[in-house]
Amino acid sequence: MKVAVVGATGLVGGVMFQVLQEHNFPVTEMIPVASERSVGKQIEYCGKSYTVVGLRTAVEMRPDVAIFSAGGSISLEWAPKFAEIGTVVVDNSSAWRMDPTKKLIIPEVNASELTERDLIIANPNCSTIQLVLALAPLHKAFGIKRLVISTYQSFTGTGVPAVNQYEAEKRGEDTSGTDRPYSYPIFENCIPHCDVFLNNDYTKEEMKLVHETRKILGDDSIAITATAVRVPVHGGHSESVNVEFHRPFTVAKVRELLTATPGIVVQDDVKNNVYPMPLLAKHKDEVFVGRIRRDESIENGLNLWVVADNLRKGAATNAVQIATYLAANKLIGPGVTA
Ligand code: 11C
Repeated sequence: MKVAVVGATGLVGGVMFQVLQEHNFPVTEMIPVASERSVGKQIEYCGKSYTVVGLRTAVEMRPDVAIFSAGGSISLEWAPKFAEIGTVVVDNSSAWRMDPTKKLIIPEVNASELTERDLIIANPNCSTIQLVLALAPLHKAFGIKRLVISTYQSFTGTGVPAVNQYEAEKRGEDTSGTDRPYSYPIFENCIPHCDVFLNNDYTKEEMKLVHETRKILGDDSIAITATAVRVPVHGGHSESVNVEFHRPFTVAKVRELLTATPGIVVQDDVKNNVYPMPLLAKHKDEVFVGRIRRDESIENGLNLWVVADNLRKGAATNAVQIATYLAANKLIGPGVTA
């Protein structure tokens, strides 16, 4: 499989190479792709050195699959150019997620929707992936009526500049007046502001949780409200999730369903202080769920705490799992024509 990684020098790009290698993705040729200023740099993959190329060159190299993590505008412009020549694009940006002609895929939930006609496939937002992986089996069993979500999101979700801002502030440097990604210090702070504010005074990140969740679960009737907060944490995103179901449930059944869901690890033993934390989730591919308890303030209410490494299951791992599904089902690879 000829694999292009677009955004090869970014934070997610770096993790993408690690995950492709760890998952033994059948790579015959790696094509690292980045902006003009990184062209010519060397990237190590599986003990071999590859030269970073630009997007035009990458299209000419006709990869079987191109995994994009280079931002929405690059995806909007370039994903169709790859798709035109038959390369299947797995896109990590928000560019195509809500396009009704594109599928929004969490492999454990809805990979079976994919066909050979899907040449641009959207990877959901990191905070949506961990949320919906945990909710999908519960929605099927009890029907979700309403969700209230509060997120505690790692600064790594904003990429290399945010890591640099955090590190500088941790060293005691004053980052005000610099070209920092957050308007306020992130070190020793919580910023209730992820991505840009929209006309309804919610952030784009909060509305991604609303729209993407409904699209993946295929149910626009679910009432959803969210508050997304940036926290000075490296290892992953955490979410407090309050669920109201249409139908009665038992906590034991919720635990049983979550335990049986591929990709989920239940960490829930409060007597021994066992619950998910980003410190434990860092570098892991799974989504961790704990603090499973009834919301005693309403009928059919449940509270959950959901944690995952946002660069792994929230981005690279999910994308590699999509590519793996495509390869296993012969939807990409030599001889496949769209
Ligand atoms: C964050 N979720 O943590 C973002 C990062 O829509 O793909 C990824 C943004 C996106 O801020």
